[in-house]
Amino acid sequence: MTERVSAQQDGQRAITTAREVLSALIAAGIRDLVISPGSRSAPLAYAAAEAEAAGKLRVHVRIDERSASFMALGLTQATGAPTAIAATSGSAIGQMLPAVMEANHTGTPLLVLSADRPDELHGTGASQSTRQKTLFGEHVRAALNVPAGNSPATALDAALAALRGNAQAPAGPVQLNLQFRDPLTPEDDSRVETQAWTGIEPGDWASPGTQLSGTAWPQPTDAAVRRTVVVAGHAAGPEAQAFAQHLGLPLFAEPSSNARFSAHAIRHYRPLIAVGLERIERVVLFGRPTLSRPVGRLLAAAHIDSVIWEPAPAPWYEAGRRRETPVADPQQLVDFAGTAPRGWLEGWQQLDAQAQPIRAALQEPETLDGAAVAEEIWNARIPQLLLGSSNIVRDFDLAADPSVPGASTCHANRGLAGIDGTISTALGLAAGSGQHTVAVMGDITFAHDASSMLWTLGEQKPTVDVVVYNDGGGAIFSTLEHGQVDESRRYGNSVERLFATPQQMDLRALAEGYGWSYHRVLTRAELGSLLSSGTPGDLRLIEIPASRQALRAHHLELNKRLGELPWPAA
Ligand SMILES: Cc1ncc(C[n+]2csc(CCOP(=O)(O)OP(=O)(O)O)c2C)c(N)n1
Repeated sequence: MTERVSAQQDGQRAITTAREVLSALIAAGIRDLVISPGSRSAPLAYAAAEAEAAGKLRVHVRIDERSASFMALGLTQATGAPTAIAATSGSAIGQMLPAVMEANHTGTPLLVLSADRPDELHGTGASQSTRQKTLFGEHVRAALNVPAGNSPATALDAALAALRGNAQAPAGPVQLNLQFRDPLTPEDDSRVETQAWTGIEPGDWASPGTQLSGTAWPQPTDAAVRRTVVVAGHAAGPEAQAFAQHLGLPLFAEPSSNARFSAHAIRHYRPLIAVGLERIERVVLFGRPTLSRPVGRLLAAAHIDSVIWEPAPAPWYEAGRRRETPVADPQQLVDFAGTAPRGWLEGWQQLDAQAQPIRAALQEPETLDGAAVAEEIWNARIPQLLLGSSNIVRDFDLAADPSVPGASTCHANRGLAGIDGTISTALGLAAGSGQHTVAVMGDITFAHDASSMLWTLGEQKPTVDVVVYNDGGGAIFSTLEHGQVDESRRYGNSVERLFATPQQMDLRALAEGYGWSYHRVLTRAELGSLLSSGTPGDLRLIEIPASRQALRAHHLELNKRLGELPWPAA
């Protein structure tokens, strides 16, 4: 039998705990809090209002906690410092699970401040009370609890350390459960402009991961010549490009690697891997490969030796579970790769040059297809670009031109490749960076998070364009094996109904309903000029009407034609 806990009145008042928590976070370098309305979280709301009035904290208000936590993800990715998310007890906390999972798999430090009822109310049927102290299970680096009336100091230290990560554990999400007992309001004589915050010195967030970029690549110790390729997966960073350039190697870079630039980056690498696969001897992997089966085949090929650059623990796989050998020493990495034989990089560049007109010939000149959208948006050099999951990120992977200088910082929720939370992530990126942010996504991805367009009155608006490539359903499944099942009609209309989930939303009505401006775009020129014309604080929904009809045939044809190219003669 569990012991009955009687109501208590001792210990410190809830608002005092909330103030201690927020001031410790500010001192540690956390600048942003996303908060959703609720009663149990009231002490955090009042303390946040005070800290904001004192200019120590930026407070963002979102109604839906799922949206709030994805916004926090975007804020963290834009600022580099963790973001706190606060909400009331009960199902409100459960709404945060998807963003916490994404943060877990990308090593993004998010701090969940989950308001909770005191222990004496748990298990009694008290409203909005549930067992939530370890709700996030394996998806948080630490789950800490501060019992009502207690000082949060020890739990805060542990929470900040877990958010930061260390040489063994990557940074990541943390839950700090705060049990609050009534009264939940501030003292009768306190005011929002309290002097109490003037002494709090905002700190600078420092974590082991912050100091890692900018490796200086040494010269190889011997003259080994090898046909090595560099694969830059998600979040590889510009050092992957610097490495490829240093050794004269071809670079296969996903758009959200932020390494997809220079003449070393092979634009059409994905369909071209089949052409050069047998010649490749070694692979050096940076970041996380997430986009394509050809890269999966490359990394699995029995004749290829591979290593992964891992100067710090990676959040996306468990040690010992991948084939590539982890390397943390720059000299060892350089020696493994060796230098490229004459003609190696040039061979890939020539293939790429041949691929371009073949792809262009398969494009309808007047149609704004996925690849054309990718080219236009990439060339527009958007400061913060977010690519939704599914086809659109692959369109960028195929078509984004690496020779365009200074392309935008490119984000994507590749931790779990979910189609959830994409609009809210963009809102967070924009709020955190203060820059024009463009999020590009399919219509089902848009529909999944459409309610995140709601903007509560009085909140400062960031500058965001949500571009929806609207082909009336989830098209990606037609390019996978399900497209074949569909074509065979063995399952009748099932693939269309159960996978594509066709829809005919009225995007204009949705945009107007939420107070966004609506734009329908049919040509490259219209898209380009619209993207360059925004004004700060604009929230715009840009619809590109499209068709899924010929997508499967187009994909098969392009892959066939590029896969048949011969390796260039020396
Ligand atoms: C949260 C979540 N639910 C389901 C999926 C599976 N899924 C992957 S792509 C996709 C359809 C996406 O459709 P759309 O956004 O229109 O993009 P398109 O496939 O047309 O490129 C679905 C349901 C997922 N990745 N994440």
